[in-house]
Amino acid sequence: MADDWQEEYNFAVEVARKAGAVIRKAGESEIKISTKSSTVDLVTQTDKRVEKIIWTDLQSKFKDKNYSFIGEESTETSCVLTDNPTWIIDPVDGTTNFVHGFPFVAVSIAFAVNKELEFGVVYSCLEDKMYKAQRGKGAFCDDEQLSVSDVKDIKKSIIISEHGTDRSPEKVKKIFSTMQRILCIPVHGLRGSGTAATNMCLVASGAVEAFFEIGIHCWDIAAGAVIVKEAGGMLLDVNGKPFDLMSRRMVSANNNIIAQRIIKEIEIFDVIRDDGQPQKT
Ligand code: LIP
Repeated sequence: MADDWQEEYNFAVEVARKAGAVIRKAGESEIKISTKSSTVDLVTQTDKRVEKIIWTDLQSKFKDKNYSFIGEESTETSCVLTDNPTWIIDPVDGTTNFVHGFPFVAVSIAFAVNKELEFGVVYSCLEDKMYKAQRGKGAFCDDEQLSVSDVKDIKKSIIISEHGTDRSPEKVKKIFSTMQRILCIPVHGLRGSGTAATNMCLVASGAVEAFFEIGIHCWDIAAGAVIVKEAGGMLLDVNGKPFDLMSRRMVSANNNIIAQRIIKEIEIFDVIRDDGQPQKT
């Protein structure tokens, strides 16, 4: 029988909960802020410490396996997703929220085999909500099964997006002109939790109809992608083509009607893919 990765999944839930407890306990001293791609792309000692804890636990538990690892804080420039079973980790999704005490911070752990996502775990640690899904087995928040919204009328939707960390005027202009067009459809509202992983769990739980963003990374969305799909939702590239985990852009939605309507309004701008390859046009 093909491996169902049950042991890896169960342990991922355990490690996510442990990492979330570390984040909650991290004191002021740990929130020593550094920056990465821009002055507002923050990273703290907690991000690095939590990723090390996760990776150490995974390596120790599965020491006889040769699993690969993609982690936000251990990726310098680009990362390649191979066919090898691969952990895809964001130790603290919502770092800016964490620094400011804004209450949405998630540990995101996904597992891909042959470039297919097998399971995803998103622990919203300040809310103490464990979102999780295994391919073909449904999506859950703690013990409650999740299902996306059944709304088909965009004018009765809430849409989530984020403005990311790029503050170049031309990109900010495109981001906000897209948001303005969507808001003025009109939709019921635009929201953003500050963490892609949590935003995708809000789509999966039916609280909002769609989340899109250009500029996220594979580690932000890998786990959420499984959770959205297993809750009955769907994912596409922002140009309407198939979802591409490494492209750094995506639309996740409750159904194709909402997804296509959002895609019509998105003003696409260039981002360098996580794997450094040219974008697929
Ligand atoms: C965050 C993403 C969010 C994006 C932020 C940031 P991080 O991830 O989850 O969608 O808008 O700019 O990248 O950096 O907090 O792990």
